[in-house]
Amino acid sequence: MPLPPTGDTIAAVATAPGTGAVGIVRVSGPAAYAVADRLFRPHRGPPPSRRRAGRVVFGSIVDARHQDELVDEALLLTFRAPHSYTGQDVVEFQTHGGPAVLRSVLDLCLHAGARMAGPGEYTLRAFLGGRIDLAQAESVLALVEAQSDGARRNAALGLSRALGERLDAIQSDLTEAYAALQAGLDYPEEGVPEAELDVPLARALERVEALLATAEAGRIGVHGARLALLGRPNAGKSSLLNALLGFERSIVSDVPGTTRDYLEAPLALDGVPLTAIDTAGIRSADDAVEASGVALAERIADASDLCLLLVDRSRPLDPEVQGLRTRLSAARTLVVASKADLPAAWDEAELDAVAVSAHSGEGLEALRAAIRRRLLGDAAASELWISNQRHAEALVSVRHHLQDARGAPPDLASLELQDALEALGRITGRTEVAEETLAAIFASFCVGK
Ligand SMILES: Nc1nc2c(ncn2[C@@H]2O[C@H](COP(=O)(O)OP(=O)(O)O)[C@@H](O)[C@H]2O)c(=O)[nH]1
Ligand SMILES: [Mg+2]
Repeated sequence: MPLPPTGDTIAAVATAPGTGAVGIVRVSGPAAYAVADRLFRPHRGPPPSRRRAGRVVFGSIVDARHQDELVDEALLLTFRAPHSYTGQDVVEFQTHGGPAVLRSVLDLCLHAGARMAGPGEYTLRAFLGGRIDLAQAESVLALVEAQSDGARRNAALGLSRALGERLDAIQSDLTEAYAALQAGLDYPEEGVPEAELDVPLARALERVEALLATAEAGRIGVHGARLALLGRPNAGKSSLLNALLGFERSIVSDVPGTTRDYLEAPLALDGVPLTAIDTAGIRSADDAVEASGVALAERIADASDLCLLLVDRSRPLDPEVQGLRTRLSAARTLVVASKADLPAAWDEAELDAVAVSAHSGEGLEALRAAIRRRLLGDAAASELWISNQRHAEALVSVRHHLQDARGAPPDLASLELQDALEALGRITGRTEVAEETLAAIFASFCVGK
């Protein structure tokens, strides 16, 4: 898949398909102003190409092939290279947002000499023109696609070059270590001083580890996690789900075994997108339907990122619950002592549980915090997550080369450092990235971005 050319002029509808108050057609390239002159008539003053850039101009979009027939009234935004998103001359038409209007405006642009843009071509031009690095380009995509506050926040950080700065710090450590090795190779009798090699190497490794440690949180924070509610019938699972959601989604009943099937509900928890799953109560199977519900609940636990195991605190602890607890992975289970508004039959500290009442709301905040801590770990507080698979893979490769470089003879160590620098550079595109990789990254963008 070859990359599209960047020297010609492209046009695309930049707003989402469908009807909207405003629609935008964006044109980028050397002929952008020629296109604007052809179809845009300012209501006052000279044609677009003879105006100062960076202004908003009110006027009409006309079809010059049909005696300047009016297509729509519009605002024109003008940018001059290199002060634009792509780094090229850019004009944007803001029209009314109907599909027929936008189709006509785009059509006029194509008639005036522009080519229809493919997915991500504007951002590709920004990257190839050196306006943004590759990680920033990917952040643009992540920002457009963000479905949760966590994902949006992280993408915005990536766009601000927060990641690039962290990588710069690693790069400068590696360059320092590399220079020390080269000096050592040139003057072998003097050896390489530890402070110049081992210290920056260890620091770089630590920085890479710190970034990689956020990858799991990045996955969950951006793509979300599955949270299963498990426990004996009547433990209060459905009530807790409703309390977390803030509305009645799940049927609550004092007849044990009401939730025979399972039910999924989206649940945003401090910006982390969760899918909460209410399950059938786990109990000794006394009929076939319940038995399959139990099996299903266990399967769901296996397929979840975190399980809330609800244990009714108002009733004596039963040994079967302990069995349930050992059956579930401790790392992925949070025990909840439910019905905390009722007199306690046991102490939640016994099971290291969070006491919660779905009825009074007591303990709900603590539970939310505990869920977040369990899912995101220490990275919960981190200001930046590695959420892009390509970045994570490159960092793993950097770590690998750094580990091999440590204690290796100088000639081998410097080869490893070269490889590490190259892998690191692939993240931002500083070192050359295969054309297919670039094409694949930009192909997932929408047209007009
Ligand atoms: N007092 C009190 N009762 C609760 C609480 N949560 C649930 N219940 C009651 O326990 C019963 C079973 O609740 P439900 O949510 O259906 O449990 P599930 O079978 O685990 O889904 C219902 O009668 C609820 O009203 C709570 O926090 N406090
Ligand atoms: Mg239920």
